[in-house]
Amino acid sequence: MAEKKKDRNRTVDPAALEVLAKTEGNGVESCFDRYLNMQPQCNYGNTGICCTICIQGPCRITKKASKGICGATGYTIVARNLVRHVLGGTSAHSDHGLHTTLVLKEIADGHEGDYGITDSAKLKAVAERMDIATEGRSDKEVLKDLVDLALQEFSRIDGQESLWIEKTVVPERLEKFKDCNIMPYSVHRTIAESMAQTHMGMDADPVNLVFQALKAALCDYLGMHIATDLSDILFGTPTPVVSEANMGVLEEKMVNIALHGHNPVLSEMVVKAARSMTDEAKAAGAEGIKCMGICCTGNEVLMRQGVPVLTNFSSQELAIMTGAVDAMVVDIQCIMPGIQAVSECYHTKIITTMPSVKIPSSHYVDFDEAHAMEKAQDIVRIAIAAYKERKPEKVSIPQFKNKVVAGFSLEAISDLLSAINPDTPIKVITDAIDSGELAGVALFAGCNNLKVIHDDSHSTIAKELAKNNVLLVATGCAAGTFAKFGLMNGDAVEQYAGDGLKAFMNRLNEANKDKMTEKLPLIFHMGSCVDNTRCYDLVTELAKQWNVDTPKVPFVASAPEAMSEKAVSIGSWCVTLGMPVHVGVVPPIPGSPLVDGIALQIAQDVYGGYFMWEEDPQEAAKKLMAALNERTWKMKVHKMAQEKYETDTISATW
Ligand code: NFS
Ligand code: SF4
Repeated sequence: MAEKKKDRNRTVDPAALEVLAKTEGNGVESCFDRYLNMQPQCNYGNTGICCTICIQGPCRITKKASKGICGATGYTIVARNLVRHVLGGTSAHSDHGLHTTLVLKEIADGHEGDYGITDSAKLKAVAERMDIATEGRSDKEVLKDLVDLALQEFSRIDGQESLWIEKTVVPERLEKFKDCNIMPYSVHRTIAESMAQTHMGMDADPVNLVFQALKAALCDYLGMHIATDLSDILFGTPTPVVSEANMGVLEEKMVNIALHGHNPVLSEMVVKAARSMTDEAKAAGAEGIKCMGICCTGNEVLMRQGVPVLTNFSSQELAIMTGAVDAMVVDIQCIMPGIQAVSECYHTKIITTMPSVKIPSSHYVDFDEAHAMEKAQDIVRIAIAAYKERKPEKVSIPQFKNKVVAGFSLEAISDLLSAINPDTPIKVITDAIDSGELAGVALFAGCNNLKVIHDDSHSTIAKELAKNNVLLVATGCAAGTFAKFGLMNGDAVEQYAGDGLKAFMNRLNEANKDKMTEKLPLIFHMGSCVDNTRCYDLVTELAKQWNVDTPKVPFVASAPEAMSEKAVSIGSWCVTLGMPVHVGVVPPIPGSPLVDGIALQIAQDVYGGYFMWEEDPQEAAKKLMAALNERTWKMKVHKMAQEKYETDTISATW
């Protein structure tokens, strides 16, 4: 282990390894170098027992000092820090959702600009789910009501609890949330009350704090569900697309534009602009313009536009170090400030676009939606101008890329299943699990984190689960790994799927052969991190089909390289909604055995979901399989009891 910590090559991505090898010793620094400089990392911080909430601190819990200066114990400090981590994630996701809502508000108010309603079927479906009348009304009238409701979900003070949560979970879950007093009124109210609750000298009760963390996590779910629903209305619900992934998608003779961040409001427009500006690129001596994505903006434009994936989080700077990225356009979140310094060693222009994300020395283009296309064209022009400054001696594109079949919204999956069972598509999955053909469903989500080897755990665990006949779905940078590694195409099914999974996929392929030009992939790409709600909607569908609460559904989640506060909030709502959640990097919690115990065990008694910390990918795969097997076994018992006693549902949650 000690040796590993000195090794700069903390990745198994062949493209990233090649860039690291070629740039060794040239003085350009990436997170792979900074990670080493940061060692050893502080163990108080690592385990969560460092408090900086007031400026008497930092207070650390040590053998000598069992309490902070104010008297806060380890469990208060850990729980309070946890709440604040969740709040960071909730704020990020819901601000993204609010941004999308405000773009749609302009449309509803008659100021379309360059945007419009792309998917009116989705608008109708979401409106009907939210009890908004659609009969005989125009899209704009319906949209106006939907936007008004979404805005209330962000800002309501009291009176009515969140409707978006109520309408997207099974009734048993809702009851559970009400019982535990964690149903929020709205996102903003919850963020404010949680910040107040974690101020110095406020809540010291770790259990009360953890419940508040879960309430905040439900607001994360709420904000991102709105983001996904409304993005689909605005830009279209994804359908299967074929593309490519990894740094080999860079083209030596094209203007290469990397789209990085999370918000499709900007990137959709840049893709559109780039497609119409080939002539300008040719005038600059290039063959054309190629857009490609990083992180979740990459996932968004892959899912809807088939834009290739350049790379995922940890290797964002390495993409610039190929010397072939002309502009990196960034919007919000997961943008390493380090990209600017790297870009200055090459010809690459970093273009920041949001008032809340500025990086000193970068180009700032104030992207206002009222002039979206014009601003997008400005951005593309900066990239074209940069192309002319490329330094050919610095260009070295790693020739690694793989085919990706992506675009699997829940609607798209349902459509595939309906080729087998048109009346009840979801039954195709529940039947396959009931018969033992599939062992369950697993979601891979989350980031990269250099505390573990980049991309390694994702692929190792996924292959192991595929071999054991688990149906796999993925989002975020986990999906980025799979795309780069060729696990999101039909060949991977042949190579890695167990017999049951293979038979299941073949049946789907056969039933859809007229519709699909490509074989279905080993892992279904369901989108960006906000699209984790698509995956939870799948859980809800499965639960409804089996007529059980969600903790009974054989569904697990894994975030092998969780990094961001957003990952903490997603993990927390997954647990609250009843999922076993594996995390491959231990979050700053074990400093309090009490809070750790809540996360690992007590959560299961209350919500049916729980966390598993496990760094070793083989062990993690075993634990995930055990969690699935326990659930399929219980499901069988449940079904037998149901038949024997002719009851409908067994009321105990667990
Ligand atoms: Ni999710 Fe997506 Fe990636 Fe992690 Fe960052 S891009 S929002 S937070 S690092 S998966
Ligand atoms: Fe220390 Fe208490 Fe202040 Fe935290 S709130 S820094 S434990 S005095």
